[in-house]
Amino acid sequence: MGQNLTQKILQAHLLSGALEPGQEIGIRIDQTLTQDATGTMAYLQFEAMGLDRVRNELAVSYVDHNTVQVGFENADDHRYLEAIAAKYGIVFSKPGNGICHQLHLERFAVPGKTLLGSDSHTPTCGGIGMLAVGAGGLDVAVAMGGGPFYLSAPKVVNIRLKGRLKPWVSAKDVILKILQVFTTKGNVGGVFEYSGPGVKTLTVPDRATVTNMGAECGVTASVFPSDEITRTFMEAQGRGAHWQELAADPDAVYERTEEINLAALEPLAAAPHSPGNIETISSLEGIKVNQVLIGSCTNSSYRDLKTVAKILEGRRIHPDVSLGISPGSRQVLRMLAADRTLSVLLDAGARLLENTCGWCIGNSLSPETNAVSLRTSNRNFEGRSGTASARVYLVSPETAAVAALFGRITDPRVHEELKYPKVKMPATFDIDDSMFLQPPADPASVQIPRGPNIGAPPKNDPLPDSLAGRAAIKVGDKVTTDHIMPAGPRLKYRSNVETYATFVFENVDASFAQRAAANRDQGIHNVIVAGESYGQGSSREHAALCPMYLGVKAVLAKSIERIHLANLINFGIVPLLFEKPADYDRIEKNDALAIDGIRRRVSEGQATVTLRNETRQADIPLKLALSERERHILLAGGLLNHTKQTQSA
Ligand code: MIC
Ligand code: SF4
Repeated sequence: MGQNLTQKILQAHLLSGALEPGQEIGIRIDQTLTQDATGTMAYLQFEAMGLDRVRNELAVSYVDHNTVQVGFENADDHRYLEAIAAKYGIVFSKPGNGICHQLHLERFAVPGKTLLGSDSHTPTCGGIGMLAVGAGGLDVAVAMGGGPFYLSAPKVVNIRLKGRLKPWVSAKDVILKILQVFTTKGNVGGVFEYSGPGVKTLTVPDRATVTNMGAECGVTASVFPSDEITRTFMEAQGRGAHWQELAADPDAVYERTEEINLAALEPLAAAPHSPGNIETISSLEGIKVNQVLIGSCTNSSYRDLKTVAKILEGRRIHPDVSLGISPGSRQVLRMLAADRTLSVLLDAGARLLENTCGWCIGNSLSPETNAVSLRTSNRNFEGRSGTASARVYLVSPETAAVAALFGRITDPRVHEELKYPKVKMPATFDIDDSMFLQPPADPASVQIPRGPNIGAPPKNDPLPDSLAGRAAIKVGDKVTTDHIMPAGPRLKYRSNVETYATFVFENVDASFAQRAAANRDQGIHNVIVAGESYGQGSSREHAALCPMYLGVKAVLAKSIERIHLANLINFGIVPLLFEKPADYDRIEKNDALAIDGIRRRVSEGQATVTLRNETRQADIPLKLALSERERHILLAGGLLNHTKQTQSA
């Protein structure tokens, strides 16, 4: 029986377990990436592991999220990250170099290798034929130390592309269509693998747009074959020597196959407030637009921004629109400057923003009250833009540019006066790696500066014998890690858990952190009660680490997303799933909850436990689906404790 591409890469990296969907496997990680917002904590944890050097093939530390630098905190983090990179053998990408996923695709991604990154959009590099996975910072720290990364052997879904995209329809519309078909729920444990004759009609940056937003479907990774198009891209990046051809066997077997006819697609949008809320642009015709932002790790390549410039060339944007453009990398920015594309954008009335994440994470460019904001990024969760009342639509660069011209959402295809620009991929990219700092061969003299905002990672106690606590909060479906642990202006506290923890669920229930801390101080265990797809979105482990600090011991949910589930376990919080989803209705906020002998039950590997709701005199069965490794981590009170125990044993 033939293998699919995902199986081939996994097989070549398999350290433990069998490739049977749902089984826990351990794989070798070739490359790692971190970014500053998750990286500082990841490296603090790496330091706590006591190793003297990273042990994987390539580790890169990017600074791209917190470059606004209001106050000293971000700059202190950057200095810390730079020194850590030098000390432990990590390549350091300086602030101003670009967004981690765009840069990694340009300069480091290699077909057939594995990449683990402390950012949920790490699967972007699947566009070049890598198996690229997002994870919490602690898992990435372990991989940097040469340890295996554990995941469920995936169910591989074949997305067969046929046909060719029509004018005004681009890669963003492909992934928005896939989000419509697969939605943002129910895909945990899957990998999307692309195949079919349509693949060769997409450039590597197009493919990367598609793999980037697979994260919004909740799959572990998305992967394209590596073909001649990949080779041409890598050669144009001066990296042709690292190319290899990769494809599924002709008789490969998949869990499911879904066919997408590229020629039948039309411009689409993800409407407020979920990337899965897909509408056609024609059905949104006429909605007045206040802000248009083009960039982010989804759509900020040279091809994307050149296309936008060609649409805007010789025209002025609508007077009521604020148009912001942030290139994905310094390479993109320098190329736009060199061929005067930048002037075209500026002449049209665009605001040029730094080539970083910036507005995408809500740390700048928040729109006005009740604004409609069109963005080429990947997440439009309520409030993520920094303006609670804003309505954010996710669209392609083409649709965004045309909306900026007309001041409203409009189907580009109906405007005969606009010619669809065909942008060719450059024969060579402008290569200047001077903002990547290579670590010195002899790091003995490197001192690690720690600003006053950088605190040690908090410690946790082993799992208690019994759970005796309270439902500290009850939330609904699709609660994202942005809801749990807001970013934007709070981002600067990522390396200071004590302060950052005061903002847990800030925009959902402002008094949560205070209540939870008071419970913790009285020895009452906090429990979070949630609906479906709890922990969607980002990989930020702070969404588990800060609740741990506030004394959260368990999460009861209808379902939990992959990265967040791993993060909960890594920080000693027991994930429990309702056996009967309707039992969610039998718990209310502040109910007294107990699980007798939880420690023993976890230790014995019991698959079901009974929760006693003492307030409502109800017994509720819960599933405890854990591997043996996960059980040991929970018993120890988290992965750091567990690692220390096994090291000293
Ligand atoms: C995001 O897009 O939400 C982020 C910010 O890149 C996060 C990482 C973080 O919270 O630092 C992610 O996607 O993992
Ligand atoms: Fe940065 Fe936005 Fe991409 Fe996250 S989604 S890595 S914040 S550009």
